[in-house]
Amino acid sequence: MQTIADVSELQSAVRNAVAHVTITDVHTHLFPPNHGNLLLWGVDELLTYHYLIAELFTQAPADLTYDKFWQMDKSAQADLIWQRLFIETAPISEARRGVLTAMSALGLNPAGRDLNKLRQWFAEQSVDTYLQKVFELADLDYAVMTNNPLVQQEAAYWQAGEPTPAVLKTALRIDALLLNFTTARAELNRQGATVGAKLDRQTFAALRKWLGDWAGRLNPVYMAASLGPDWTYPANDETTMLLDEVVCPLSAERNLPVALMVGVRKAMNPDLRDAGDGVGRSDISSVVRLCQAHPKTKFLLTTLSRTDQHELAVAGRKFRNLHLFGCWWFLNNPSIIEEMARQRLELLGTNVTIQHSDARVLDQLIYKWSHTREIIAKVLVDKYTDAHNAGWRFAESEITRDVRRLFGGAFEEFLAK
Ligand code: FIX
Ligand code: ZN
Repeated sequence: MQTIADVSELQSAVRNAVAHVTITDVHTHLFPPNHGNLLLWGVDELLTYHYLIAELFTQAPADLTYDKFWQMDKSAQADLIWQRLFIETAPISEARRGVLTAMSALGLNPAGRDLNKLRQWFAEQSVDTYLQKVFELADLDYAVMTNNPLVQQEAAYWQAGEPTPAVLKTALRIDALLLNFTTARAELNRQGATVGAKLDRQTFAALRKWLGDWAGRLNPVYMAASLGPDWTYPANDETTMLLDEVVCPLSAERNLPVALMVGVRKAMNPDLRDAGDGVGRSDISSVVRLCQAHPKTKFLLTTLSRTDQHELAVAGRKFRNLHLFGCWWFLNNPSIIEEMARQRLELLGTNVTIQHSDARVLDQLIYKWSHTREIIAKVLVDKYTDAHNAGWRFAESEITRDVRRLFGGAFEEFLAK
């Protein structure tokens, strides 16, 4: 096998591999175009992304009350955010820079500062064609959605059995079940699950059937839930009972992994709605105990606090049924992506899914991935150079192989094992 002897040639090969790898986006909030207004796309949706709404209120004048903002239509909200966060103050936060990157990648001219001109271009796009264009620009093979069967509007689309583009795969989202069983009961029974008030053998069986039916309908890549920073396992609570008696048994039976995203402090500021969630430290020992208790369940894990990451990466070394993914949400910033990537490569090698986008707006795939490629290329150049200087020599095909592992290959291996 021909290997690369020259270190600068090696470094170019690494940059090239990252620039050209086709990526699997393992967690997003996208929807199929035929799910109506659930799929968000275009410049007004980009500007009213909840990250930017939070940033708007960090600097809005007192007379911009939350109610006043929420009563505005989407276009007026976008105008205000454009004016405040782009024209009047530097668009240098990650979420703001992302809008600029996406516009430029689409061949538009954000520096023209003409929001209406940008809107005009989007008005000429057809969503089905635009979806494919965005996936090509971002160079993704597919993105995993977030599909919540307990949201009636969502459930109705899936029950209608409309086709879904191959670039979108499903995930069965179960927070509502795990965290608010009592509230979920009404919808569960409306859907014919006949679930009692008590979490007993009969209810567990009914819930396993309901969840199994949805798994059959959606054919999800995994089941998923986000949990708070106060989540502990095991605990004397419904979440533990539902994990132990419903979710993990179904997972093992169907070889259907469970993705847990831990550490979101919901509604830290309820007035901000989706933008009001915050972060708290997670209990990684609970992740460890969960992996120990359910060795036949494969867990995909990401946590929201920067302070958890080293402990989580060490846990990732201990359990073959644990796979780490992404720099989630408040971690999806260049400074932290770089730090986490270095830490994970040093502890896990290529046995990690280095990033996911969490895109809520279709166009975000463009910027979230181009920003990530830049950072990961920089980190990998260092890591391959270190190994080269330690005496190893790499073939270009091996570099391509390894880079793909980090951007979806290891994820798919984990799903298949
Ligand atoms: O729970 C989740 O899937 C979170 O990613 C979202 O709730 C969150 O609003 C988000 O989109 C973060 O990027
Ligand atoms: Zn998410």
